[in-house]
Amino acid sequence: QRICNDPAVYQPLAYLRLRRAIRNIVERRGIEPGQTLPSERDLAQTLKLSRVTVRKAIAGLVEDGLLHQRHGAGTFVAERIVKPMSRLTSFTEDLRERGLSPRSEFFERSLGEVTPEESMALNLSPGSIVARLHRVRYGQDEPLAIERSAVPASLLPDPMLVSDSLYEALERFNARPRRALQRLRAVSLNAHQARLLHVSAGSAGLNIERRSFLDDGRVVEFTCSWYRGDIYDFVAELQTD
Ligand code: 16G
Repeated sequence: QRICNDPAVYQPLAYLRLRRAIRNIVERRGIEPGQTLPSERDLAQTLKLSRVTVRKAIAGLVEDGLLHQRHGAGTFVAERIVKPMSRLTSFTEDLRERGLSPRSEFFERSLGEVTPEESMALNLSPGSIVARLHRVRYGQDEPLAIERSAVPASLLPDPMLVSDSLYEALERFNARPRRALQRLRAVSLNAHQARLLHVSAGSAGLNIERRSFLDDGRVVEFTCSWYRGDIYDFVAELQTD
């Protein structure tokens, strides 16, 4: 109804206009995250536009991550997760704060000798032992991120002690991180990553490397994450000096 009442959709250059109109409506919360859009056919009929035009406008917004399509269930306004960059929180805490239940599916929980990359990132000498976790992180049974973590075995003696949350396990050993350095890069997800995250190969992802530290300067974790770009917004509050 709101889409049909918006005068912008009746102007020329139909598919771009429609795309902009839907975006405006969604951004002004005219349709809430999680709600469905009218069907392609209804939109075309009401707006007297061709179905090709409507399909093109919607496809563009799906590509932008604003809308989601589920086979047989229609087109939804995507529910995005807004993650503040200025707080050192865990995946588990982030999800619980939003009332979502977190879960991990592990591919690996093992102990081994540091690789050259890990030894640099963790400030460990060659031959040191690290605990490794490799997992897919879920929220409400939807895959949201892939994570590979390495933690010095001196701080986490057995990776099997991580039943779901790494930070909860570290807390038990008085090794909860206090400070972290994080680097975020845009990537396109490869076929394997995309399959694990239930998106199409080449979709946008956020590759985040986090090194976190204890008060005494020891590095606690080196984690490489691939978060879904179609779901996550990383936001930071900025101030002048
Ligand atoms: C977050 C961290 C990751 C950390 C994990 C611990 C980012 C980008 N990464 O995913 O570095 O290892 O939380 O979560 O925020 P957990 O305690 O739930 O295992």
